[in-house]
Amino acid sequence: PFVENLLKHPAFLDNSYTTRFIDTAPELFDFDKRRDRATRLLTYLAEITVNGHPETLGRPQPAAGLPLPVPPEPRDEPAPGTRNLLEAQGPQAVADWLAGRKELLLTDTTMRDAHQSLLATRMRSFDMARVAPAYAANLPQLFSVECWGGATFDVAYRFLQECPWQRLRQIREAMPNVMTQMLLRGSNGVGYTNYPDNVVRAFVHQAADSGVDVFRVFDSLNWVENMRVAMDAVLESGKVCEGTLCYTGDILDPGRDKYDLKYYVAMGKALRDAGAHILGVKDMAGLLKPAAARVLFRALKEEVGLPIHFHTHDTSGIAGATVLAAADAGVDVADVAMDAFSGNTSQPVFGSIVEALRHTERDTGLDMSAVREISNYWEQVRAHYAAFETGQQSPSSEVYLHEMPGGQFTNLKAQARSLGLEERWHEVAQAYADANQIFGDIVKVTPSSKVVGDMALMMVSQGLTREQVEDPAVDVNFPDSVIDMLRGNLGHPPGGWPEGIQKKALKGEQPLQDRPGKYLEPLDLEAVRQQASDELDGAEIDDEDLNGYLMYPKVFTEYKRRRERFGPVRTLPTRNFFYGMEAGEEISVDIDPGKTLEIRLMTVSEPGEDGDRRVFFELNGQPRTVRVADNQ
Ligand code: 3PY
Ligand code: ZN
Repeated sequence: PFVENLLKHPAFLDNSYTTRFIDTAPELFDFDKRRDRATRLLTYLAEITVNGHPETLGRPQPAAGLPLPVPPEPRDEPAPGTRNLLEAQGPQAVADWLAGRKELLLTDTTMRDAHQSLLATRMRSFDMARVAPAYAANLPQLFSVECWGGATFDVAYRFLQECPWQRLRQIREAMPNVMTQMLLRGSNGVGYTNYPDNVVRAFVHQAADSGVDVFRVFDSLNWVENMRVAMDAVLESGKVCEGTLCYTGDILDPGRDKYDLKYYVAMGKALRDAGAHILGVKDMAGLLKPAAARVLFRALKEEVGLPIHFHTHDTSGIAGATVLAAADAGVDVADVAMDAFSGNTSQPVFGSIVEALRHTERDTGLDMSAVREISNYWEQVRAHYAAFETGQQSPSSEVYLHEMPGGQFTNLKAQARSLGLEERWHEVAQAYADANQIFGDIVKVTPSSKVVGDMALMMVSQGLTREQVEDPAVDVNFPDSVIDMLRGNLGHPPGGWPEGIQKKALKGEQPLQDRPGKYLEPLDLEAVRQQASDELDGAEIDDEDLNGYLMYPKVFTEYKRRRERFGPVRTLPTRNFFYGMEAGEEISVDIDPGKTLEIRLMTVSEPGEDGDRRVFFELNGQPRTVRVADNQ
């Protein structure tokens, strides 16, 4: 290959090469890098073909012979959209433009919350990037596409073996006219714990640089004080700051007066005063009922005065009605998921909201055939993720009992399954409600929801009732996350923590009274970069890597080590990523724009005496063999 490269090199062809040619033309050695990547991918494919993917073993399989999903053709050049406005005139202009719109604007959540809520966040960049051009060209009137943040960040590194930043850049590039949107957990970044202020700031600036336009910022206890660092960073970066309140309880229920209308209006004003361009209302569990939505949104529109972006989940089955009520009450943007990824714990159904509003004052004006085509693509995609379906067949009013966020539901169910508690799911649901009361009725959203979930699983697995947990005379071994939360490390809920449980869990230790970030020393980011590099044998750590390491040091370094061994597995089609290849199958893998590997699996040998199998491939027509230990 070196000679081939040399013979084709322009400097060789036109005789302009010198004796130092080899030093000045490192691209001659590209074949080495490329061959390495190909070898690594073959190693991965051989490994998965022989031993299976640990994430899909024992789970339902997609139908045999599923074809590669085909994204819709882009119809035109992408028409100017919200992103163009943001780029030209800045975030306040976006908010002003929004406030003047008659139609209901929509955000599509399929690439973030929908698969987080239906498929345990397992959707791969491969399936997203391929359809992004169709969004840009065929649905340029979208307010935004939510495609980043929340749980997708760590799941990408941890389970999908891909870089979340690269996903963001890919989508951003393919969709230049529509704003991208991310979910940011305030001081908890995209993690489960409070980070030092300078880490939160660095992360926001990096996300803005890599392609996020709208930041939905929330706090897991609705504590605005704990959102300021993140909100300020968004404002500094010139992007849209969607300061967000999380909705819990029921404003129409006189018995739930901790979270009443006054509470939400006051929080909306506080977010406005903190600099939000748009007010986000995040109904993460889908508890806001239609009648309450009318009251809430009228009051927020009148008293806060910001444009409002409404997010809900259809766990109960009536979220569509709530979105329509919200539209009546003047909400400016609503979140929906493409039909094939909607309903149940995900967002309400995109196409039906569009149809329901047609010929009304809030007509979205969107092209239904474009919606259908994109949804049909997602339907084909979803079939590949059968292993991650929860089996949830229908909506359920039980959500009004447990109040679990849609994005947590599938994860908690998987956790319950791994503890052998799947059959006792309804007990987990009740325990979740009881745990919430033990903590004084709190907002439950990542990470506070994770703490309530940990507590619930512990109560069910150890057979503990709420009375026993609260009884000072009964010894309880609280999960670490519970102790951490009661120490004040996630901040403070309205009214503070119930004293009894706090005392019992902390055993006399004094809780934090203030903002946790105030006590966390700023990190020396260059020293952290060096540390990450040292852990990875001197590997280069760029700014995106650094921010990944800051959020999740161990998850990040493990990702990098696997990346070293298996190469760019994000480029493999989803079926091959999870299930390897069949004998005789041939796939094309685009490892770089314009660089395609043709991979054919010839056959897999029986295990030899050493227990290894030999996997025979053809790579671009050349025979290649990979040896794999059969662990089955
Ligand atoms: C997340 O933080 O990941 C959420 O989806 C919260 O609802
Ligand atoms: Zn959500």
